[in-house]
Amino acid sequence: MDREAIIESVKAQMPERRWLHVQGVMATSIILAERFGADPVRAELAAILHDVAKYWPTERMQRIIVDEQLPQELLAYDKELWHAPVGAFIAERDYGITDAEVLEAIRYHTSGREEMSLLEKIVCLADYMEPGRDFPGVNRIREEAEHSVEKALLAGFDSTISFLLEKEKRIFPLTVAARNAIIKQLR
Ligand code: DGI
Ligand code: FE
Ligand code: FE
Ligand code: FE
Repeated sequence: MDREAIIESVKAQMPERRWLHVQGVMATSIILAERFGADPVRAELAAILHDVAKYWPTERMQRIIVDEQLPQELLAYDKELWHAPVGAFIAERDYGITDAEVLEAIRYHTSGREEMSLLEKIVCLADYMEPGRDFPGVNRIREEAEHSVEKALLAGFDSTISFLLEKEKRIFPLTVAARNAIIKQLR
């Protein structure tokens, strides 16, 4: 499937406001890739597909997690996490994406993980700071992103973790691992 066909298909699976978010993540991923030396074409492709499963019914995501043997521990955590690994699976199966780095950038865009590639960091960060985002701390993330992907991403993970603490929600272990790894890289 070519870029335009993927865009049309993704757009059709979400409400208009979410498509605006995806366009923001596409543009921001390109800017960050150019700023920090990653491939803007691959960054944009991951951005196009990153939220493809975001509006799928829960049961449809759950079936894929079970049937395709994605990490079963996901099922014990917030459903908000599910669309990322499910999206990576769908990008490969239904959109023919074979680039492992693009697939991993989709898979880990929500949770992060230890040892993230530059491309993974960029898509995860673009998701936090695209122009349509407005949450406490987003401007701090944008400021850090002027010079450091790692510092910006740390601010992003901190905002997510604070939010989860506030809501008395469980923190997915990969998010903790991602934050620890970033702090280590910053030392
Ligand atoms: O899909 P988006 O809304 O664009 O953004 P996202 O894929 O980063 O999803 C963020 C949501 O996931 C946000 O509402 C917080 C929620 N979430 C729930 N548990 C966790 C979590 N996010 C992380 N990183 N770690 C968690 O343990
Ligand atoms: Fe997402
Ligand atoms: Fe994210
Ligand atoms: Fe997103």
